[in-house]
Amino acid sequence: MKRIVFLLLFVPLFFSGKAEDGYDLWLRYSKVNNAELFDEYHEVCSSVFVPGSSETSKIIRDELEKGLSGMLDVDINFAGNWDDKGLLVVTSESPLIEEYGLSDEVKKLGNEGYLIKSINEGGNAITIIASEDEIGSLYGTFHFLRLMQKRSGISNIDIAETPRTEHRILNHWDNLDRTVERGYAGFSIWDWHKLPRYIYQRYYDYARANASIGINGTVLTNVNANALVLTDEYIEKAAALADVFRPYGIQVYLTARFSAPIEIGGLETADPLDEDVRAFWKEITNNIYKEIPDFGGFLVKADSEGQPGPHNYNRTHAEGANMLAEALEPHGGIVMWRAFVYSHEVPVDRALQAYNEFVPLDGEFKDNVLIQVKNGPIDFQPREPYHPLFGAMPNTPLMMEFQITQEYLGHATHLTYLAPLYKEVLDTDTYAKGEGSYVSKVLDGSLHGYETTAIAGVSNIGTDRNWTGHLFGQANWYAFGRLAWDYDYTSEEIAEEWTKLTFSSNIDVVEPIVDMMMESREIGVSYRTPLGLHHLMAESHHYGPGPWVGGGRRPDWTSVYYHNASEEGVGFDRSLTGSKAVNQYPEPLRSKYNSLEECPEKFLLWFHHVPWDYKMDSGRTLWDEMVYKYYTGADSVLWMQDKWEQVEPYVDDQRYRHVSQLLEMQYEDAVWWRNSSVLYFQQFSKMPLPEKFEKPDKDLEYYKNIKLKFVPGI
Ligand code: GCW
Repeated sequence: MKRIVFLLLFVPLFFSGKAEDGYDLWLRYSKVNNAELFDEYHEVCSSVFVPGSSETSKIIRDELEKGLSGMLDVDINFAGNWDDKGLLVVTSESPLIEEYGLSDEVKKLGNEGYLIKSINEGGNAITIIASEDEIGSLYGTFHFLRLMQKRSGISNIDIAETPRTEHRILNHWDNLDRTVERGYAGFSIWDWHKLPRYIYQRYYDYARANASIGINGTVLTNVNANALVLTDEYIEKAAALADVFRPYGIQVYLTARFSAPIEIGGLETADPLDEDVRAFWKEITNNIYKEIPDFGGFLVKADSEGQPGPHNYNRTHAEGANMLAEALEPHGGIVMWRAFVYSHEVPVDRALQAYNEFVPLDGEFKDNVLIQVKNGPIDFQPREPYHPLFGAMPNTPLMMEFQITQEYLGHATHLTYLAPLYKEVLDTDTYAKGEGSYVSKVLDGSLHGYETTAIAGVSNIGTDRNWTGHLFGQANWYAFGRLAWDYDYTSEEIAEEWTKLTFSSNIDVVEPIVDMMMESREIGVSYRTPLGLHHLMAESHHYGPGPWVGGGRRPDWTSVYYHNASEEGVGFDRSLTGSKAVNQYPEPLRSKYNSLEECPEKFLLWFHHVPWDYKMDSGRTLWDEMVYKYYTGADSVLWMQDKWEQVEPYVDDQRYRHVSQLLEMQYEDAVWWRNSSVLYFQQFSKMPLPEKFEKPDKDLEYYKNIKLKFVPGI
């Protein structure tokens, strides 16, 4: 009896919906309970007409079926022909576009754009999703369904959308043995062994998820490339994936290992000016196009971190890239040549090297080459100033490389919403052509008139049931896609949208989750690398703290090289008295970053070596400020836990517990980062912790001795 009373008392407090494991991502299509909205949606979608027999039109019908029957819980009436009412999804092939007077508007949308319009025709309410090409209609369909998922009104729509960048691409750092470099969500979803004969449902689901956020390209393989993927055996496998992705508007790309002519071509050299080498690449490329007629092109990491490249033959990056570009050109493919290069031999500040290497080559690349530049000049750190190459190569299209996988931000264990990181960079004014020369304007081609434009994100996807390991990793995949489509969205808009789709549009759910997401990146910076510190992570796996890391193969793979802590102070002097990296930024940024007083505090120790007793804006000394950041950063994870607890009544138990447990781990890790960093730097500052902060209960040796084993992603 007692037990029954207990149950009766407590059951209503808990979420009563079905358990969810996150597989459905943001495409859950949960049922609409609000009666008014239900009626509105039902009315608008009373009849649905999607003409056509192509695979894409079938995908559109399936999606509407799934979405509408999920949200409205009724059978959807797919009409056999159009009788002037309900929802219509058409391309310019249909005479209906002309009939409704939309031809001119649709023509302006390009091949991926779409419009969604409510019109009234002879008393009938009609909603039209129209586009030039089918892919636009697919994107429009997802947009329309998203409005319903967000519980927005749909009776009075007037939307026209076109993407801001042409190629919106995921970079998988997936190896052929299914391990994933810097992957924390299980193994690679590409089962190369079973390809091409076995096609997982997950491949379709992957394509669908990407199409739903406008991603239109995928580089299947790691930039630390294996030449085998260019052999006939593997091309056939890649082609099977390309066949799955094509109707979703997704092109396949591969990574090209520069030494492939030697490894799989039987040549003695990979010199890009050698005729046989050039012929090899043409042949390989032709082979690929025979199997994958819409192949996107190659992504290349060359002369970087031990990868082969044109420098091995005293050739330039342009000579290397142009050789591949020439092979791709007749087929319309592109080369994405990475600027993440730094020399093994040159001992100058690593932050300088890409700029020094590439700016002199501006204008020397063929038209179908893009230079893929990481968001900052070192390497996906929790915070970096923007990469000074953006704006510095007016004659060469530059594309962005963001990292979606959280190599330096707690892997798939920590909750870190990355849109604020992406936006911080996209919204930075480079002043390259005067005020308003935002990084986003470099990328969308408008600043320098680039004809080809692109943006890439290093994927965080793996075989984990929920795709990304941490459920909130899905938000980063989502945010990347949405910003690649349109960088004008705010981080908050995207967080809100994702939360509504992933959990609920109930304000009591949306508010705490969005609050937590919006602060999470700054919190992560504070307990790891506040005030412009960088590269303080443990060696090799990059998970926990390692400010003491020194020695080893090269100084610029250590922490001590970057923080330079001594009794005098801390920070990397990149001002005119140091490495002079500030010179790579145009005015007024150069002067601003160069000046100790004017440099934004978030970049202070990136650009300056600063005495411990330096007075910060807050009035605190640098040392106190640093300690303050470390402590408030770690404490804020408790605040995040509190936010998450607020949504317990509304979230299914399985996903609730998943996030709760990870937040507990995150707090422990944040304290680990805080304590070890504070104890480490205290050796140099020799200053006490401000009184209000509790002293670490372990000593530095304890933290130095923590050696994690078998951390994924290496
Ligand atoms: O961030 C570093 C990673 C390497 C990676 C490299 C790169 C693919 O630690 O794992 O290699 O960058 O971007 O090439």
